[in-house]
Amino acid sequence: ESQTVLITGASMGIGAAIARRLASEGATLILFARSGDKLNALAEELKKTHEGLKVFTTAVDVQDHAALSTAVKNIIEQVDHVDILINNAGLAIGAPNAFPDLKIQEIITMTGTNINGFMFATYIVLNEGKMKERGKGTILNVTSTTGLEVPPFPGEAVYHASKACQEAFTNVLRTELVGTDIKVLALRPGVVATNFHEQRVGYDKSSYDGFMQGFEPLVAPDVAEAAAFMLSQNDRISVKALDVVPTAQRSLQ
Ligand code: NJP
Repeated sequence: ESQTVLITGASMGIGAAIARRLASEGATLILFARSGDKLNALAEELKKTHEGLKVFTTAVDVQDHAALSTAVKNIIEQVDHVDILINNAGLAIGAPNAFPDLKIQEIITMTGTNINGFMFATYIVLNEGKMKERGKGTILNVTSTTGLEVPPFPGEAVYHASKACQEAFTNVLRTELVGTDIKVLALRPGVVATNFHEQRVGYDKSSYDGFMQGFEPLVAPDVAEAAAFMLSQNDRISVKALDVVPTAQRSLQ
């Protein structure tokens, strides 16, 4: 039976790679991000490659809970419910700037997306997406190794804190949903070569290279493969958390 999967942050990077991977399994896809043009281009690509695939796209900022809720309600009229949430939208802005050099708006956008938006998407899928009512489904949170006790990367105080918050939220939500068939999972990538790094305000090549420590990063399809593994388990098995890191990422050894 085809699964209906809602992916936040699906316009590029890890979210788009997960969309491509799940499209190959015939999932019905609901793709959200702020860039509607990129989402539509991805939807066209997927529909061309996979005949009969159902893909819904909405340009929405996860910080805007009212818009997120309306978007889900509209699509639910056509798909009935959401089976899987890939809670992936996220960003780091300002690195490698030290905390006091961040702009207040950068702090608001990072926490608004990585904390508020992350919780809004979960809440709205559990309620409007009927996951709570049906008592079954999967919430797969794309968190980060940086949410754990890894050596901190300077300039990432807000980002690390937001990812630690995602980890705490994931663990508590899982305990709240004991007794249902809803799995709550954390997928924690190490460094992945996506737009994530290049988009940072204050980004410069030498600090990026220093951050990368000269190793080969993962690519987004590596993380998508790990997500597919977590989602392919039967109802009895929860791969609660999975760290997927470049073998040579020294900061994680
Ligand atoms: O980053 P990128 P990744 N509302 O920049 C969207 C985590 N992670 O794929 O809105 C809605 O290529 C944005 O789309 P748009 C990371 O923390 C990564 O690497 O159109 N959507 C785009 O689709 C994040 O949680 C690394 O600009 C919003 C997507 O999010 C996840 O992986 C390491 C949005 C970001 O695509 C995906 O990041 C790690 C908003 N407010 C964890 N803001 C890594 N790359 O090394 C952004 O440990 N998006």
